[in-house]
Amino acid sequence: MQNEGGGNQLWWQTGVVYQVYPRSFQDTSSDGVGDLAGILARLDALVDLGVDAIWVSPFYPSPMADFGYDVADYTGVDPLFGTLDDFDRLIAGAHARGLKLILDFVPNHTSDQHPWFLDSRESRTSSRRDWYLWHDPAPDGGPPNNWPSHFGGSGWTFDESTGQYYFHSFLREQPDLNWRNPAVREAIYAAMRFWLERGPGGRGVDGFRMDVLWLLIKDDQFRSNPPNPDFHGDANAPLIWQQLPLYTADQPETYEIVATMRALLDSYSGVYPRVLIGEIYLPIPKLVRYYGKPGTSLETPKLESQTAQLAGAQMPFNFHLIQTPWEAERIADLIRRYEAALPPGAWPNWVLGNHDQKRLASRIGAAQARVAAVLLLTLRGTPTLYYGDELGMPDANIAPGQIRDPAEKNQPGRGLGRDPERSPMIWDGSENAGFCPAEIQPWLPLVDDWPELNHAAQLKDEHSTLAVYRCLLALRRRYPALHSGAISDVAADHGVLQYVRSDGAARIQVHLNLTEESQSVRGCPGTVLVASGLDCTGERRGENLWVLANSAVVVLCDP
Ligand code: ISL
Repeated sequence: MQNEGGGNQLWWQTGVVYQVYPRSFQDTSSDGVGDLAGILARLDALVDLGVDAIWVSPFYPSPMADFGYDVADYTGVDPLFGTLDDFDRLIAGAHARGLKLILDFVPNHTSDQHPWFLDSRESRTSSRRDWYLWHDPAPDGGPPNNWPSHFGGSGWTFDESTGQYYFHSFLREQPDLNWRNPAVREAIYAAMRFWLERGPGGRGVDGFRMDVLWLLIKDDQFRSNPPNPDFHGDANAPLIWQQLPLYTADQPETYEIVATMRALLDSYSGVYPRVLIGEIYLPIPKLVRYYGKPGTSLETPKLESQTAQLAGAQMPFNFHLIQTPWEAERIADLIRRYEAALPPGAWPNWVLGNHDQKRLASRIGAAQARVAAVLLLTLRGTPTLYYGDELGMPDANIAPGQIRDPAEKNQPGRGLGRDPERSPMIWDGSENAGFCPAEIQPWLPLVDDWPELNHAAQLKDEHSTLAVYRCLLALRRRYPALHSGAISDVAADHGVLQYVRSDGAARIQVHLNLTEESQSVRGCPGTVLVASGLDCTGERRGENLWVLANSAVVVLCDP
């Protein structure tokens, strides 16, 4: 198995990323929606938790058809979230606390209210007509081909006044940009530069999480996608399930764009290294291509010890823990396949949840969600946490009248809604859990168990899920074997997943019991860092031979 022990890693390699969904983190303006000042107000809690960087989902001016993933101005702040001054205070506050700030950037599409699109749809001869994907109707007047929208139905919308269709991978309010047009590329790169230079002293943001990076380019001949041979559902099922995305996703031209984005970030990395993260839902062999080719656009060769050779995204998001059945054998196999697929110099990363996925605690249950925390925070590679997962927050129950997500509204009853995982952060035991004032209605309902699960309550309980996260984050920071060491001996036995992390002579053994029964394991003699029962309250000696049901043991082996 290929691995990468040794020192000299950069912050985004040794650190832990925490995703903030700004609508749901902290409201300070008393409108039931979170804002930038709210994130600033809670930074100390994140420092206390022990994370290193925050990734903030979009807060740009937007009609909010897709809650900010429909951007109407790439270089501003929506009044709902505050002002550019609030942003400057947030970035200064983060940097003053040693936290990095990563922006969510949405290069694939804009809002239909973006001035670029308003200009583009004005007439067939508009100077920006070619900034989006326009096409004549098929001979029968219907859409040009079968390309789907991820949010249901055809991805083509007819524009009456100019007599052509435009393509949108998501909502009709989110027209896709034409990334084959050099003017589009330059406009997006200019917006990236704006944020890389923004803030006090011009230090700027520490990186970008690029939305749907694998969808940027579509087939230039507009060929229809072939049917998906593995689809056996009914004809009313979402179109996107019925096709193979041969001509709408993962086109080879995308790699060159990713390399250009990376080169742009590298050109700002002289003093403060920046990171390019890509949201990419692809099988592992295709995913790892987004790390890029060796060295083609490298501008700062001395900065990075390991990723210097690769010129693509430093972190193509690895979502496979979300998509793999929660069984020790399956996860051991996933870890081995992912590690083996990484090109030389690539740094791994792992994700357990985000604002588009059912909550971890609801997917695998509250007890296993704690075991999953041990997994995420002891694996080799950068972990990304989703806000609220450190509390074991489950999905919220959303009554029919409370549905906000267009993905649900467009395809009702299929369980595709993302509101449940976007419910407000639960900070304390006061009305509305400290998210917004008592007399204000939060934009989405709170999770049912907020009186017990809230942050303040868990801070007082040394056996809480929050305590497990704080302990693991502290261990990860303290032991180089965990934050930058190698991984080996990945195995599964009777539902127990095991591996060893090592740095030089230091070896840390991890045993995760993914079952409901206690299991005996062969452990190294050493110091127990996390004892069975997920007891993280102090180190003790021992050779743990039992891992309780729904539990884990982490041992620092004797030399
Ligand atoms: O089709 C999917 C996975 O194969 C979806 O998960 C989809 O690709 C994903 O939801 C894309 O997400 C991103 O872009 C969307 C936005 O609604 C999401 O919130 C964002 O994370 C459009 O910008």
